[in-house]
Amino acid sequence: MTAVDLRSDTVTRPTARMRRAMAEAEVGDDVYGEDPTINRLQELAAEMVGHESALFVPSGTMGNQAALMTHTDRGQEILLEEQSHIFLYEAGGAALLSGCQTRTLPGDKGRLAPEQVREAIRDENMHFPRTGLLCLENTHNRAGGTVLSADMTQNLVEVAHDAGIKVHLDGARVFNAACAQDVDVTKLTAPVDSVQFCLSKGLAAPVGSVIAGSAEFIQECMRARKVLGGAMRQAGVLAAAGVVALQEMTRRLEQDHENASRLAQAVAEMKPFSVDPDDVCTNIVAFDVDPEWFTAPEFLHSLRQRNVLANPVHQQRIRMVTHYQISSEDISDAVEAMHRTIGELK
Ligand code: TLP
Repeated sequence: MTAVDLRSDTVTRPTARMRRAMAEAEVGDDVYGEDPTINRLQELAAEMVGHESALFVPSGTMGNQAALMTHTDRGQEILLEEQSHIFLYEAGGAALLSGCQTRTLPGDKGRLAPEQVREAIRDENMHFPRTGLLCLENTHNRAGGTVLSADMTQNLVEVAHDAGIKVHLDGARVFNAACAQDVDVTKLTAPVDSVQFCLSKGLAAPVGSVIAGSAEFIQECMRARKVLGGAMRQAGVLAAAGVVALQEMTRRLEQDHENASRLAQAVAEMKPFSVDPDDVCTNIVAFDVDPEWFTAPEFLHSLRQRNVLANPVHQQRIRMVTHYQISSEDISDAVEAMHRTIGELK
């Protein structure tokens, strides 16, 4: 029996059409700009997110870090939400690679308020670091897949731009955000100066992310990608799956959201757990575990014996992520396994 793997949407495997496109992909040396499949992916991606140019990179982390390197100067300060992926899960890259300090602001379910950002932007004073960049995240992973609306994005961008500060969007799951709000993704991506989004999460491609922005910005990002060792050669075999991901996989994310919502409703009724199902609007279900019952790792260790996999966020919090390889029956199986595991550990 294959496991119900709710650890992440990163575990998705490529579709049959992706594998065919990969096998048949026309390729060339991309460092010379001669891989027709990568060029096609980049053109399609730029158009879809409403920017002039785009660049294929091996991972979301590299996409974010290359953007940070390109936007900032050493010694600057980057404004981020305190639970953001760039701050928490990118191994200190902002300090290591861009020489910047990070300044985190507490968000409401991952969302920053424009006034918070306005207040955090530094005045010119030789004692202060200069504010170099504002980063947003949509959907917000750690907050449980919460979304930023087009209006919120626009308002935050306006505050930053009024102060001459650029905005980068970690849009690893921005197509989930667009789908959940039933808006064209450009409403969420066009207002920012740069966006990174992942092909290898809910869109199910095996490898890769895209950075999009102005032609000049992307030209500079190519340098950053080179420094990071991410300039690839005949990677059209990978980009081919990305093209299929963008053409065929963005609209089906709704199914993942429905599955997540059903899972959240079931979890909300389980005594040891707490989650507000109304907060679950994309493919991530994050919930707290009552310490009187057990810890998240204890529960997940037992759940694994029943072939259901998930990750702890910390000792008393669990994250479950729905995706292309999770069916509605898998959700029913996972819920049943959770009930049994609770019964067993009680
Ligand atoms: N997130 C992964 C882990 O790193 C936590 C996951 O399983 O969710 N931005 C956001 C918002 C992300 O969630 C991730 C990956 C990334 C960037 C980085 O993408 P990759 O893994 O391609 O470097």
